[in-house]
Formats: sequence, C-alpha cells, structure tokens
Amino acid sequence: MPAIDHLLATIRAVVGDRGLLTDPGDTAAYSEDWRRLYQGRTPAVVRPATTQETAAVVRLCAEAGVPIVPQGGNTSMVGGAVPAADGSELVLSTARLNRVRAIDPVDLTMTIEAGVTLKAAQNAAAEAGCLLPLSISSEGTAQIGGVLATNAGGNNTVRYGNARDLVLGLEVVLADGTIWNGLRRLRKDNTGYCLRQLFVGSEGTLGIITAAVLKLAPRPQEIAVAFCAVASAEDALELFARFQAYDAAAISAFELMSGLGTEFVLKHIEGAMLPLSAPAPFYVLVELATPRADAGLRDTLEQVLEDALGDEVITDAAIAESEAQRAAIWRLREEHSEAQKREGASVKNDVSVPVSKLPEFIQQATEACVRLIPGIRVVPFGHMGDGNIHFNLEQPEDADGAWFLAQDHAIMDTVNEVVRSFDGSFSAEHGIGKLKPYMMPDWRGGAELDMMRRIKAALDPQGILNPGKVLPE
Ligand code: FAD
Ligand code: 2HG
Ligand code: ZN
Repeated sequence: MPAIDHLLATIRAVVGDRGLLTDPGDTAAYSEDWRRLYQGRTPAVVRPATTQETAAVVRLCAEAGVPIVPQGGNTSMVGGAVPAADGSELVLSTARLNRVRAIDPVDLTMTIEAGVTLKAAQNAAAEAGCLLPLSISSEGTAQIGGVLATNAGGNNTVRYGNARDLVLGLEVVLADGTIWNGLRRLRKDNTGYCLRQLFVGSEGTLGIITAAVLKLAPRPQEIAVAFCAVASAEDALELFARFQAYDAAAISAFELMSGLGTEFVLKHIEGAMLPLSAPAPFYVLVELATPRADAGLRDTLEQVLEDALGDEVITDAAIAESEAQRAAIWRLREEHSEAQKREGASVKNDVSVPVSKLPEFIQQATEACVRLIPGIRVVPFGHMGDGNIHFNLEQPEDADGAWFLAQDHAIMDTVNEVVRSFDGSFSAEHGIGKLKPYMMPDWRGGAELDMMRRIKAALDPQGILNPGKVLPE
C-alpha cells in the first residue's frame, strides 16, 4: 500500500525509529485485548515521546485520512483500544509519554503525562507524601491517559469518586493535530463549558489526552483492613450501613466477593489463602483509612465487627495485623479477574444499581441467568460501596467455551433487563468500547445519543479517532 508506506515514512521522520513499530511480531500485542475478545491488525504502532510529536502524527494522519486508535496499557475490558481487523487503523501508544512533570504537596496536585502507569503515578505521589486516591487491579499496566479516557472507577470510588472527580486540568491533542493546553490546577474555575470533562470517559473518540493535572489527597497515616464472611448480600449491605453510621468518612473501600469467585482465586492463584476457618457464601473486604495519626481506626474496625458478629450480621472476620496480611487480603479481591479467566469462558456485566438495591439485584439477576442457561455459574463481585457490581457469568462446567461466549448478547441482555428494573446502568466503569455500542440506542437513544453524535461530529468531523467505539455505526 504505497499511501500508507508514504504516511509511515513521514511519521518515522517525526518520531524516529524507536517511535514506530511495523514488525507484525511487535505490533501483535497491541492488536488484541486483555480478554482476547477481539483480534485486530495494524500496519504500525506509533509511539510519540512528546505532546508535539503526538500532535504532528495526528496532523499527518488527519491529512491522509487514516484512523488512529489511542492506546495506553491496553487493559480495556470492552475492546476499547483494539484496532479494526482489516488493518486500516494505526495504533497510537502513549507509553513513551511517561514523565511526571510536577507534584505540589501544598496544592495537592500532580501534573503527569498520559503514559505513566497508574502504579507509577501512585508511587510518585507517595514519595511526595501524598495519595493519588485511585486504585484498580490493572494499575501496574493501565496508564493515566487510559484511566482518564475510560473514567475508571475502582476500589476507592466510595470515598474519592471516579477518575473524573480527580481531574483539574488536561492537555489534549485534537483530531486535526491542534494542541489544547488546559493544564490548570485550580479548584474553582467557572469559565464557560467544562471541556476537560468532555474528554474524560470519551474512550479515545474525541481527542488524545497527553497530560493531566490530578487532585491528590493527604497520605493516610493509619489503614485498617478486614476480610469478613457473610451469609448473604443482604448481610453485606447491613454491614456497610453499620460502617457508614459509625464513621462513613473513614471507609476507603467496601468490596463484595462471592464464595464461588473466591474459590476460583484459591484454586488458580498461587499462594492465595483464605484467612478464615471456613468458606462462606459471600465475603466483604472493608478498608478504613485516615490521614490523622492516632485516630484509633483499628478500634473502630474491631468495635463494628464485634457488634456485627454478636448480631449475626457477619459469621467470621480476620483483621490484617501487618502490611503483608493486608496485601494478602487485597490479593484475594484483586485476582478475581485473572482467576475467572483461568477457570474458563466468562461473560461480564459491569453494572451499577443504587447501593440499597444490590442484594435484590443479585438475587433477581442470578435467577434470570440460571433460567436462561441451567448450570451457569454466577460470580458477582466488586465495588459494593458505590453500587457497582461485576455480575460475571462463568460457563457451566461441562459446556463448550466457544458456545458459551456466543451466548454473550443473550446473557448481557438478560442481566440488563434486571438492571433496568432497578434504574441502574449497563456500563458502570469499564466503558462502551467495541463490545457495547449496540446497547446505546436502547439505553441512551433519542436526545442523548443525538447530542453525543453532534459532539463527535464537531470534534472529529473526519471520524478518524477510534472509529467503531462508543457510538453505534
Ligand atoms: P486502554 O485499554 O489502552 O484504553 C482504554 C480506552 O481509552 C480505549 O478506548 C483507548 O482508545 C482510550 N485511550 C487510552 N489512552 C488514551 C489517551 N491517552 N487519550 C485518549 N484515549 C485514550 N476499570 C475500572 O474502572 N475499575 C477497575 O477496578 C478495573 N479493574 C481492572 C482489572 C483488570 C485485571 C483489568 C484487565 C482491567 C480493569 N479495569 C478496571 C479496566 C481497565 O483497566 C481500565 O479501564 C483502565 O482505565 C484502562 O487503562 P489503559 O491504559 O489500559 O487503557
Ligand atoms: C475489578 O473491579 C475490575 O476488579 C474487573 O473492574 C472486573 O473482571 C471484572 O469483571
Ligand atoms: Zn471494577
């Protein structure tokens, strides 16, 4: 293809040899998603090292009319960063935009480039005596740009909100190669439309985020974590209500796990151990944290759990006595996705309902799925404290994995019907990507989808940024 060869030659002149991968052996990893739902193909992965290089590459692609798929850590759960199968799209990886530009512990802000991994960003904040209060299991690989482009949620949303709530400023390369420098770090700034929030959660379809100013929090001085056994999701909700009543501001995570999902972790993840004497139908991981020294958090945790045990709200609990025990408890929660993947084929439903409705939702969605596919294994887990449950379904033990995956629309539609009856959302934190655009007309049709299409047309009139994602064709 002479046209693409010419484009790649001009791009190479901008980004250099290190900035351009064209060998199929090198580009393959950028062309498939973490779940292996989509196998794409790309003639090249472009890896600019600066905002200016990014802008120049986008300008060249716009002039040539060649689509671009922005990619960070490629951990999307919905195929959001995978190029099309026909090899017509370039992948633009942000991996080399990896500088922490500034941290201000008084302003509690961090100015950081898109390709820094979330884990590296957390570490940089910690070194400066601060906390970047966003935590997801993929944080070692996911990058700041991807986290913002998907408005990631995760384990601390109950206390600090989603990625969106942490963004004060953004730097974005627009679809024609224009650089918008909105890297402000003000807490108050009402100056027209809030453009940065348009790009947060836009999944690479409106612009390429190259840097951001994020809000930090004071670093916790005391952290207390417990792993609790509960007989039902109702009891887990009652436990959440008790922690809220006792000290709502101290809750930094309240995560639910099913007995089956935890069994998968114990079976597939080396070194994973249940810190309790017997298995239970559900488990809760609760984490309390405070920036105050000597706040007595451990006493709070013990008091609430002791009362809950007395009232039979929980059946057992283990409190972490060391950093190693805290990490081991968190591992049981964080390895759920990996363990489920190793167990076999699964269909995910990243849904949210009002927190108070979660137990009823889990029960009704379970019944509906079992009616649809007898023997289906239900694995609900996730961020109970903010109402976001990963209502995942594992193939029946004796079923064919490919057959099960082919039932994905039937399964997701069945779950979504229950979600709708609770006024919930079919996409709480992972986004729409390539997997869910077909759901958009039904859930966001009419004026809402129309506005989204108009925004897309205004910011990307050629439609070259991440085609086929978010909006239905
Ligand atoms: P990618 O997968 O590379 O891209 C995601 C989307 O963002 C794509 O549409 C891409 O085009 C776009 N994009 C990427 N970078 C940019 C940029 N610089 N500018 C514009 N668009 C861009 N998500 C949660 O919300 N909470 C969780 O708890 C959570 N846990 C996870 C656990 C595991 C094990 C895995 C595999 C995933 C998990 N995720 C979770 C999903 C995923 O990790 C997040 O969505 C993450 O924010 C994606 O970051 P990334 O850098 O990998 O983005
Ligand atoms: C989590 O909360 C992630 O661990 C992944 O959002 C959920 O695997 C999943 O479905
Ligand atoms: Zn999650």
